[in-house]
Amino acid sequence: VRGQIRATGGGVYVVHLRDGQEVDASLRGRLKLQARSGDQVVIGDEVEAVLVEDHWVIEEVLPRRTEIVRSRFGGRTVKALVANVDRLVVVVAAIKPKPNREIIDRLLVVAESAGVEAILVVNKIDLRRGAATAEELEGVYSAIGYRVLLVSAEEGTGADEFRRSVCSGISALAGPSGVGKSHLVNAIEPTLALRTGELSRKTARGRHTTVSSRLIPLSCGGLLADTPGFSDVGVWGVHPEKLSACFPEFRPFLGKCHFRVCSHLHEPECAVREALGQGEISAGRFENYTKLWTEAEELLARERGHT
Ligand SMILES: Nc1nc2c(ncn2[C@@H]2O[C@H](COP(=O)(O)OP(=O)(O)OP(=O)(O)O)[C@@H](O)[C@H]2O)c(=O)[nH]1
Ligand SMILES: [Mg+2]
Ligand SMILES: [Zn+2]
Repeated sequence: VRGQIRATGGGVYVVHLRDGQEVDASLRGRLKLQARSGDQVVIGDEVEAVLVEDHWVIEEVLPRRTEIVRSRFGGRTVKALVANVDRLVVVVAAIKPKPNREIIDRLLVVAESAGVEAILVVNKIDLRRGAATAEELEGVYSAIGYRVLLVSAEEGTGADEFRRSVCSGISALAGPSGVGKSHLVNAIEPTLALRTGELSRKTARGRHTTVSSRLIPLSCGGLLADTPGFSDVGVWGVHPEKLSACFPEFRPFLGKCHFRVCSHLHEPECAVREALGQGEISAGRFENYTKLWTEAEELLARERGHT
């Protein structure tokens, strides 16, 4: 039977079967071995499950459309967080905490490198002192082509638009602690009363399972990924040479540099840096590109040292 992984944790997988039933399942031997070596079955995975006597066994994982992975280049520490994600919702607050442009750009790179749509939600716009920052963020990121929503989870401003954005497919919410992610979810789904610490769930068989990641169904039809590990993001295995393509505003200039392989950091006749000089690329974005490139390069060098 076809199904979708809705929760995982402690070796138990909650599978939402095609007929709407939710069942606990375990992995078949081969998949269990793969999971141990890092190739895990995660929320969002589409699977084939079979009923063996009285328990469900996951026989196969279908190819993923997209995946958000924390990995090292070719290393064994591949760790998928969520599969088949349709969009990454990057959440920041206009103020309290003050938005960190580097975190925003890192998360956007995560989405770009996974080939997943990204939207930026700026919350807490009810706090007047954050108004200028919210507008500045909207200016910078909408110019690049990202959808930017200015919202207040507290007052409900923009909540409808946010709801409409996540009512199809799988959305993953990411952003620093305290920006209001849980409040946003509550604003669009009051009955859910998402508790951040809630990691236990009563399964169909009446057993309590500790789950570490869940896909939360919204009444409007979408699914929200609730997974730990989104707040501390590195470059997540993006190869330095692939990084520039993860900055959409760089794309028109790629391939136009003097050198075919150009880091855009110091080479002469670099089309990206020329665009920067002409104000077509924001200095803040370029600075974060530089940081991420250096980090990715160091990670790659370390990887090579190990192999
Ligand atoms: N003024 C204002 N405060 C808000 C708003 N949304 C959330 N808050 C406050 O911000 C704080 C953090 O909100 P949470 O929803 O817990 O933040 P979170 O992003 O889920 O944080 P973590 O679970 O730690 O990652 C709470 O004290 C909320 O009351 C808003 O729209 N306006
Ligand atoms: Mg929360
Ligand atoms: Zn260049």
